Amino acid sequence: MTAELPIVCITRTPPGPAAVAGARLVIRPDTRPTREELLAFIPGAAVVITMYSDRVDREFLDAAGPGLRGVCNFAVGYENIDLAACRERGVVVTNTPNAVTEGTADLAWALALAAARRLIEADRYARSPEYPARGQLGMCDFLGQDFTGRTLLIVGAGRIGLAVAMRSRGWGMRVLYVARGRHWDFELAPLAAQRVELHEGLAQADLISIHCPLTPGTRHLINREALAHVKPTAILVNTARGPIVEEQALVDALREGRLYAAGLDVFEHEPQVHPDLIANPRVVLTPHIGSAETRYREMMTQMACENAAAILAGREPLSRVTG
Ligand code: 8YV
Repeated sequence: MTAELPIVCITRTPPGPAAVAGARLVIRPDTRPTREELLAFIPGAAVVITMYSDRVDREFLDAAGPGLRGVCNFAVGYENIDLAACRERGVVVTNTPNAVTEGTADLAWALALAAARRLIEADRYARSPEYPARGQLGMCDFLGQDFTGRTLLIVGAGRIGLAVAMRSRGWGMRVLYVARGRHWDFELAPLAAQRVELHEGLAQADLISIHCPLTPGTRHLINREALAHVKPTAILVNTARGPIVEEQALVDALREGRLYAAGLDVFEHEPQVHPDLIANPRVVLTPHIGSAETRYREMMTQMACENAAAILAGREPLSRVTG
C-alpha cells in the first residue's frame, strides 16, 4: 500500500508547468476566489501556493488545518501574510524574489516613457477620426518630456530599484536613491548613485520610481507634504504597492499641474481605481501586471513549486521570508 501524497493547493492556475516532487497538486482556475471559496479550497493542504491578493491570516490557517507546513507566495511582496501567525504554528513562508525583478523594472520604464511621451493621449488620437480629418499635426502638438541626462529618484533600493536604475544608463541619467541605509550596489560604478533624503530627492527628480515594500512605515510615504516638493515637469511611477502613495494627494497634484504625469500599476484601494485617475489622460494605468512577462512568470511558478517541495522534504527553501 502506498502512503497518500501530501496536497499542495495552488489558488490560481499558474503559467508554465507546475509540479511539486512528492506531492499531489490541486489547482483552482485562474480567477480570483471569494474569501469563502478560498477558505473552502485549502482544508487538508500541506502547502498552499498563494497570490498577493489572498489574505493569509489566522482564519486562513485554521481553514487549512494543522497539517499545513508552508505558504508559498507567488510574489515578492508578502504583506498579505500574517508572518507572526505563521511562525506561531510553524508554517514556513516563502516568496519569489529575483523572478519578478526584470518584469517589474521593464514595466516601470514602459510606464515612465508612456507618461513622458503622452502615449495614451497620442494613441487615442491616432485611432480617432479627428486625426485624418485634421491632417498632419503642428509643431507644438503632443509635446512631452525626455529623460536624457536628467535625474532619476529611486525610492527603495532593493533588487527592482536597482534594475530600474541600471536601465537608466541608456539615458545617461543621474541616479539618486532613498533608503534606510547605504547601498553600495547603487553607489559604486556604473550607477555612482547618491543617497538623499526623500524630500531632497523629490525636489531634484525628473523621474520618481517607487520600489519599497508596503510596511506601516512606508504607507503614505508619498503624501501631500512629499508631493509638495516635486517639480511640475516630473513623472511619478509606482509599480510597488498602491498605499505607499496617498492617492487623493496624487490626484490633486496632477489636477493642479504640480506634477506632469504618472504611471501606475498599483492603487491604494486595488482593484478600485480613483475615478480622477481614470479620467486623467496624463495618467497611464495598468492593472498590477508588474511581473507579467511569460518567462519570468514561469520562473515564479518554478520557484514557488521548488519552495513547496523543499518545505515538504524538510529542506531549507530557496527563498524563505523571515520578516
Ligand atoms: C504580483 C507583485 O504579485 O511580486 C509582487 O510582489 O506584486 C507582482 O509580481 C504578481 O503580479 C502576481 O502574483
